[in-house]
Amino acid sequence: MFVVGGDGDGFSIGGGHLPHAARRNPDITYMIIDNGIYGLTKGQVSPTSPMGMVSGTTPFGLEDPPLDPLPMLLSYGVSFVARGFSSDVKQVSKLVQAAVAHPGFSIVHLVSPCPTFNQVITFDFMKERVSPISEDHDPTDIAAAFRLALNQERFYTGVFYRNPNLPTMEQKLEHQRKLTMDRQPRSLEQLFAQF
Ligand SMILES: Cc1ncc(C[n+]2csc(CCOP(=O)(O)OP(=O)(O)O)c2C)c(N)n1
Ligand SMILES: [Mg+2]
Repeated sequence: MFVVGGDGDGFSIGGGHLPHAARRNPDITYMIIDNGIYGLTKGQVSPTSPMGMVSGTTPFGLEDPPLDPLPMLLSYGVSFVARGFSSDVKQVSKLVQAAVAHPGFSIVHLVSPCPTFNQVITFDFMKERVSPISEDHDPTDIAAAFRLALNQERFYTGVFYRNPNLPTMEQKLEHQRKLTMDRQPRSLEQLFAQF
């Protein structure tokens, strides 16, 4: 299954669901398209809007700091975490393919500037900061993934973390189904014996 949503959907409006989806590890790829604004509703600040942003809901500038999606997703235990920048279509397509191939919950955080409502996080602003993760990064190393995610100098893109060995929600459901079936009585005598 492939799910697409915005930064408001993923980190605010539906933000309470995300850590629990991560714990269940369903075989879903979720692309969070982050433009740092509530775009559809015409420009209110979102959880990833930068401080100082002037918007319909913050006419004198936003005073709250933004959430930092990558360290959050890693803390939640999302079993595949990648980040892309919408200008680099080739890289994004590789990240999406890797995410879809991953067994379990995979998130692609896609930074995608909104030219209409966000005049702070623009394509030019992002282009100066984006760096692809170096090829020698080991994506099974969660501490290394956190270090890249917490780096404030560069805005890394690529696969930060993957753990293909966690049981998926589908595997866990099948396990529960088998346990339930094993306990089903096979005869009337077995059924009566349960009471
Ligand atoms: C629970 C709930 N609250 C509010 C809304 C109204 N609403 C629809 S889209 C939206 C903004 C979504 O922003 P984001 O997820 O960042 O997506 P974007 O439009 O920027 O792509 C809001 C507040 C809603 N649909 N559901
Ligand atoms: Mg948005």
